[in-house]
Amino acid sequence: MDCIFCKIVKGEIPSKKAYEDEKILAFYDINPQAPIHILVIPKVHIASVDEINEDNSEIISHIFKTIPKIAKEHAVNDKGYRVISNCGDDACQSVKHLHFHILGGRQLSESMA
Ligand code: DGP
Repeated sequence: MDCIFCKIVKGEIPSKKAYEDEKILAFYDINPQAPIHILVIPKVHIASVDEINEDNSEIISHIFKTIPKIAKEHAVNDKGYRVISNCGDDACQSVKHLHFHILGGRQLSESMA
């Protein structure tokens, strides 16, 4: 499968890691939209939020338990941060491997779109 994020998981494409354990990887976005812009991904290939189900929901729970730890390590927990996952073409999902953006380090726009 020709998936950029699977290649990052395998180390075939370099990334600047922010967090890693046996199930998930977090790395700095190549095109940061905020001073802190980290992507959190499952190591297994899940295409998008739309593919979350009973069989893989444990890893999603793990991601959301880990996001506050990553936010704290990057000192955005006090002032706040945004977690976004674009799903599908209308949402402009450009990489078809589930990822959660953590954005923080400045006042973010009130607009979601
Ligand atoms: P989205 O538009 O929600 O699918 O976001 C995909 C993000 O992935 C986008 O902000 C740029 C980032 N990205 C794409 N390719 C790479 C890469 O090779 N390395 C890193 N670090 N980020 C990437």
